[in-house]
Amino acid sequence: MRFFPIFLILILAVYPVAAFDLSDIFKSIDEFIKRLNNLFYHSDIIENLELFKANYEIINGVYVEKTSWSIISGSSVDFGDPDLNALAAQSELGVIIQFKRIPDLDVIHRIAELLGAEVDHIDKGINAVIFKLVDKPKLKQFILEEANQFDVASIWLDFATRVPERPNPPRQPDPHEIPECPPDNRTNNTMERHPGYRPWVGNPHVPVCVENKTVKEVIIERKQAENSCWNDKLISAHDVWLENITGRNVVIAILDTGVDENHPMLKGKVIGSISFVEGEDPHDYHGHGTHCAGIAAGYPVQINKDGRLVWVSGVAPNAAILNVKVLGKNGGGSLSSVIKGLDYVAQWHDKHPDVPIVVSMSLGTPFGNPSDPVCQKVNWLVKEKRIPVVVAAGNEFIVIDSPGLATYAITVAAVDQDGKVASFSGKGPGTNYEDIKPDIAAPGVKIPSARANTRELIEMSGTSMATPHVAGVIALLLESDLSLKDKPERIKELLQATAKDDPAQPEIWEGAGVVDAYAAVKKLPKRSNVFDPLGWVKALFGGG
Ligand SMILES: [Ca+2]
Ligand SMILES: [Ca+2]
Repeated sequence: MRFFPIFLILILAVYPVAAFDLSDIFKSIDEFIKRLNNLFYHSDIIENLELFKANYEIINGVYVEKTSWSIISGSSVDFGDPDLNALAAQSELGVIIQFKRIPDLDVIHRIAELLGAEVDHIDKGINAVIFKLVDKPKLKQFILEEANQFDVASIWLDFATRVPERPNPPRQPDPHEIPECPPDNRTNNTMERHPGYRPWVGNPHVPVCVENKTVKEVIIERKQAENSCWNDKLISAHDVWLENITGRNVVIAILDTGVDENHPMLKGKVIGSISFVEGEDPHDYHGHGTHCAGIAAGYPVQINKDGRLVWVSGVAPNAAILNVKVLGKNGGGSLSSVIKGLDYVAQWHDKHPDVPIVVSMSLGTPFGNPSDPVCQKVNWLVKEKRIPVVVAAGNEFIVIDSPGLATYAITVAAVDQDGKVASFSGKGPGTNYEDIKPDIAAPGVKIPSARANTRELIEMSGTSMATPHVAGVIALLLESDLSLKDKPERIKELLQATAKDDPAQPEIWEGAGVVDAYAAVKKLPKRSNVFDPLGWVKALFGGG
């Protein structure tokens, strides 16, 4: 082996530099790091992969998710998780029953009777029926004795899912009282407030029509784009705005804690709101959803950041927002609320097939797997309804949350100002090295955006903040080339192919790299309505 380095030098000496495909070398470095991680850093994940495979108990021919079965059969005492312990203590449960094919309505009602339950939601997309207030002993008996007569494929309890951040204290909309946010110990979130920002005043608002509703359009001036905040610059969104592409006529569905429609960054751009949280209207009483909506599509505002005036803007400042509330004021929701929210997006899309729409979902749970009902619903929305779905990788440091594990989701890691993956950002591979998660990275450390129920901005950190950046970039792409509508796989491919790959950071941390809006737009066929000086000259002087 001693001669090996000499052999390498000889090759270098003989071949011109251009003949080397550097990407191959980087690829093998990435492969090497992956293998290293496989051996050391991720040894615990590899064990988890075995857990994924063994995620179900087969009881009476029916797949029952393991933790669900422990709770239903009453065999476990402490799950080491307050949400699961609370679920185990309940006498009545929510349950998601998936069938080989969806039964007739009378059969569904017979099952509801057997379970002593109410039918909550029938989901034809994933052949599932969600029952609520299911009597626990009756459910146990149903699984042991009756389920196999009804073509049941699998059974899941309706687990909790939530924003990946630790919750802020619940907040009521009160303009006089501005509570302090506590630091988030897990993400080192500083929650820096920006009380004295200057709202966008420069250009006249132009009315634009989305889904028969008028939203205001802003024009981004060069000076504004050049002084935009670091996060929009890191993904080169500001360069795309200068091409007159700002996400107009595109809808971004925010599945989150609701949206504060009155915040100056968002006023006039929420074209629809719905709540799937019992007892709560679609307003944001938590703050997470409003912050995410501002990152995806907020109007530009100017703030004093670190002694410098910068413009904070949504990535697609002229996109419209569809507010689909699936998480409550405590930041929590359930698998069923997320499934219902995703089903609503599908129905909305069926009603407005010509309006391009993208889903941004900054939520998840570590208690899921790629075959759980929410991952299935995400995959269904992408594959069957042709809608791109962007999901947070989660803030669990070493694992990817569900539904970030969904194969067809665009799963997003969080990077800081230097493009380095944040320690908290969920690391892959996900479930296997064939389909590595996360898929892409975006800014997610100390991102300023709208603070709900105030006229302020606030900095927050998390893969939650990274996710709407990617949704915003997709809105820019959809405006730039409408033929990308109904092509979610093509969009994902394009984003990954043009992302800025850092060879020092493996794919299992940053996916294909940091999303690059300008590079992605440049790869598309040239738009005909982009300002073309030569065309102008020709038009004016009749040149050929
Ligand atoms: Ca992937
Ligand atoms: Ca890399």
